[in-house]
Amino acid sequence: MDTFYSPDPARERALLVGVSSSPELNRTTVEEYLDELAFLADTAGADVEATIIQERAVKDPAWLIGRGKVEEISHIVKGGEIDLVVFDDDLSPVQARNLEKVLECKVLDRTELILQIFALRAKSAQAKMQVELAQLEYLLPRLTRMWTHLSKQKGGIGTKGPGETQIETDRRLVRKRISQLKKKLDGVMLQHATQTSDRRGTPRVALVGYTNAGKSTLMNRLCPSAEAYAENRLFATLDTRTRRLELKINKTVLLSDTVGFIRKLPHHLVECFRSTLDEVLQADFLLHVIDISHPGYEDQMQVVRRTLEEIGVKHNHIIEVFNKIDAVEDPAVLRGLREKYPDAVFVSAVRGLNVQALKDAVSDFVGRDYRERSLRTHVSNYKLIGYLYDHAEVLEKRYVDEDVILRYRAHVNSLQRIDARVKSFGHEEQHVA
Ligand SMILES: Nc1nc2c(ncn2[C@@H]2O[C@H](COP(=O)(O)OP(=O)(O)OP(=O)(O)O)[C@@H](O)[C@H]2O)c(=O)[nH]1
Ligand SMILES: [Mg+2]
Repeated sequence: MDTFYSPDPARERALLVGVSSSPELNRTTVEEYLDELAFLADTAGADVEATIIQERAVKDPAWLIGRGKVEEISHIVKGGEIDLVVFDDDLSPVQARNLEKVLECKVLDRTELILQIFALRAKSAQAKMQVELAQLEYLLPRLTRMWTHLSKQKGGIGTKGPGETQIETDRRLVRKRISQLKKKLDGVMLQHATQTSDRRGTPRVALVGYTNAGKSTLMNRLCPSAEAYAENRLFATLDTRTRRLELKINKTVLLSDTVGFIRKLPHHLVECFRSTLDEVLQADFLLHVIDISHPGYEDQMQVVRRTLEEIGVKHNHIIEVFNKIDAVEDPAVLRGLREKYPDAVFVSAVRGLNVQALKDAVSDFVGRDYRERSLRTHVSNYKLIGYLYDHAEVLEKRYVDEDVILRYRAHVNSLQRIDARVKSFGHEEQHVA
């Protein structure tokens, strides 16, 4: 196909297809979904030339859409304008094979597109392995289709990616590679567990949220040394990054930036990114970053909540952070939101608005998990006294005869170790109400 008409020959030209099955999924919602699909396609390196919505209550098992619509799409594709057709709905291996045969161009579904972006964006060895695993697991039941699919094309979306070097081999080899990758990733998990046990004691906070909500920008704002990569693209971040965030003396938390979520995040990916998402599970609490300038932000909040549930996160440990307040023009909208979500913190990560309020909210939240203790010991016990000054926040020091009475405060995560240390000096700590 000639590329003469394409403004950038390196980019492919895509046609997007959505299915509206009213009343559950009305046309406006499908249009919103297609906007997001267009953003995904753009991130993957394609320009969207056209979108088509089919209104249809029942999905066709052989084609997903109606035969007439397939003809309409085929006509456009053969008109020479389109390199690939992307469906917002998942295609079964049979549907994908049938469509590819008739349309004679690449056919992808949303899951494949997301996998593709993850493959393009993965930088660390761990992320690369996780993506490869997800791609191979997706590929396995579709191996026959991909064989023909790949032999016809060179380069572009849907062809790159680590999994595909394996396609010319057979299922047995793919399975072998899957088990190799799983073993390697288990090793990474173990290493990770050892590393994080060193950080025991310091409360851990993870930034979570829909992709492009501004998590990495907020991370950079809170911890300027983080230098996290932030961009107006979906899935800019695939690796977790952890930095210390100093709130007050003796109140430090470890803040982690994590991979973003999206509607219909492929199950394979969630499974394969377990070790990255482990940061979210291990966190003492979460900052859920929400882009309130996005028209579908409430839907996005629901998607994030559901995904968190899916990975097993408890609900009462979340602070909602409404980001991009600078991009909301109508002050009445902001006022309404503040009333509706009185516990949320409203910030602009880019402009640095209200960041101190967020730090205070984190500080208060962490403060809930601090406990007070008191200890009476001989003044010569300077080792123990020094230990408490290093590991807890000493609130008060009083002298009685030759003893010193210390009232101190520490996070529950560190208390076990502090209590054990106090006991090892032959003392019993006293709990302060
Ligand atoms: N107007 C405005 N834009 C923002 C704000 N915070 C972030 N952005 C922009 O939103 C885009 C996405 O920001 P990121 O920080 O990469 O978002 P993320 O949540 O880390 O995204 P992923 O890593 O892809 O999941 C970038 O273009 C940022 O400049 C904000 O407060 N206001
Ligand atoms: Mg990010």
